[in-house]
Amino acid sequence: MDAVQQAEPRSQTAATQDFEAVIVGAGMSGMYQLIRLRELGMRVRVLEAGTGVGGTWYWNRYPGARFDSESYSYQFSFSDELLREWDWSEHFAGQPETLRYLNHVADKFDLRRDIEFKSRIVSAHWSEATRNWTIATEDGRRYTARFLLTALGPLSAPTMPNIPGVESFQGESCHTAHWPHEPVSFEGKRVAVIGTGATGVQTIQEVAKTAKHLTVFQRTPNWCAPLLNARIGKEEMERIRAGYPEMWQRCLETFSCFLHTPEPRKTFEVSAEEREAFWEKLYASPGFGIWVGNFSDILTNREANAAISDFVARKIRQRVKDPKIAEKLIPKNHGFGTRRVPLETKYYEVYNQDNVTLVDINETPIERITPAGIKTSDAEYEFDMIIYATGFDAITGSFDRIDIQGTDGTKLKDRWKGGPKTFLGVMVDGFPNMLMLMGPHMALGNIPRSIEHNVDWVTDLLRYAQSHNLTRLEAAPEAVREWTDHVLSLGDGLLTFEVNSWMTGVNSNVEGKQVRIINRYAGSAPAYRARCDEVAAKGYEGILQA
Ligand code: NA7
Repeated sequence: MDAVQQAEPRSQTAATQDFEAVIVGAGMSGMYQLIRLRELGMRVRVLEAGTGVGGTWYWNRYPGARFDSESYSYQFSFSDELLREWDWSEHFAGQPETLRYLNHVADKFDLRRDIEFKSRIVSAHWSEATRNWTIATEDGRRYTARFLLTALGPLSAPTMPNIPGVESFQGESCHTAHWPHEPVSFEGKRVAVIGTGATGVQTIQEVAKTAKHLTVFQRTPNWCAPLLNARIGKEEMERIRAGYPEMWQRCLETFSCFLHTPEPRKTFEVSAEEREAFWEKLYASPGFGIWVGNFSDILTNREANAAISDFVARKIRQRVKDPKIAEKLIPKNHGFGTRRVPLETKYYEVYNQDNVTLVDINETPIERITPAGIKTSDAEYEFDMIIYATGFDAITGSFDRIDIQGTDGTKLKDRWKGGPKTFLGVMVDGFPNMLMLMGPHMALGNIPRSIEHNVDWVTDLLRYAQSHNLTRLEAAPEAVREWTDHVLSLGDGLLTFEVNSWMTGVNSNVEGKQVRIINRYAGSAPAYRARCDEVAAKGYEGILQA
């Protein structure tokens, strides 16, 4: 189907194709931006590395991949018709359903005719003389565009572990973000999973159901909490649909656009009994409530953070039969919620199964991957399959992988050494007419809510450029300085920024990414939107216009 409907790429020898805007990426941001730019009557082309739409939900097909946000709060909200016709089957939908949904959106809005698939971008260079970008794909196609819109995704540059011998393994192996499109069976197989982040946790609990034996190689345990997913029947779906207007309003008002928002009280403002009862209730409630709907100080007050960490540690000890394994599964180097909380379905109980072994690689480090399996400091394991749930070069990684050059050939990668610098997370001085969707310095809460705001704001800016005959938009250096300083100041005092994780830009497998940085906006979504509105109301103050 895609092959028939998608935009026709020209042959490699064909002349450079020119568009008013090129959008890089056909995930949720790119799809929605395409819809909006068509409304401006712009000639737009979307260039997408995959063979289909969906971005994150296209690539991450690993077993057990699913939403940790409520399905209905995560979907697009811009079309009433779409909202009326799409039913969710579960409160937290699995990846296949989400990808079906995004394909439905692509069909409904006839998006594929403007998308070229199998088009991985390797470079984008600005030309001051022509006021446009020249964009090249890895197979040599070239495009020019007045506006370059990056819809790359904050978690789209997968990283393999820097363990020697990865290439030598003779069995099946795969990074979770490159999972095959065909079904993969674990039956009768000895399977290894390396990595215990949100992805590893979802994978492990699924693989453990059928593998002959599963061995989990854990470097850092994470604080996981119950997802408590459930199916949605027809009547319940209608009830949920009837509540959409209130739900969208709530998402607009909460701190990070989730249905959950911090409890205004502080941890020690209530009695010990009340605190315990509140936490019991959160632990027994579906979704991110225990993380983002908890007492307002759990991520700023060390004692409060220690108290909630102790509560969750007790839960882990109750659920894991072997006390030694339970201790290995309890994080010791960071408190609850300071890293992304993986949501789980009987994850801890997996370690009570006879077919599952946990290897703490701090005690017995992995020395190498061998043709037959994995060699640690004290044993050699044989596997039929190794699954790498080793994460992403997050937030700036997908930009770093493209040679982006602005005025005077300045490379974005160099400009962002030591951390990204942006205006509103959307623009960078020295890179005119480059507009970032969900780029660095954006809030990462319920992402589609931020995407819709981000895309609408960028669309309004381009409408303004059209009506004022502007062909060059560039963030003023002082506006970038001011916004970047603001983003950095919002990180002050947050325990999250004291911990190594993708949320602080640390990736042990990528050279130069061992130092923590502040790469995302930690303020509230309403405050972010207010600042964007203010900039627009003042005629896009902070943006040099020509
Ligand atoms: P994460 O959360 O970055 O997790 C990656 C995991 O892989 C984590 O447990 C890492 O341990 C582990 N890892 C990475 N490199 C190695 C090496 N070299 N050796 C051993 N273990 C390693 O990525 P996810 O894909 O799980 O989740 C990303 C986000 O996607 C998630 O938060 C959701 O928002 C969606 P470490 O913790 O670094 O010690």
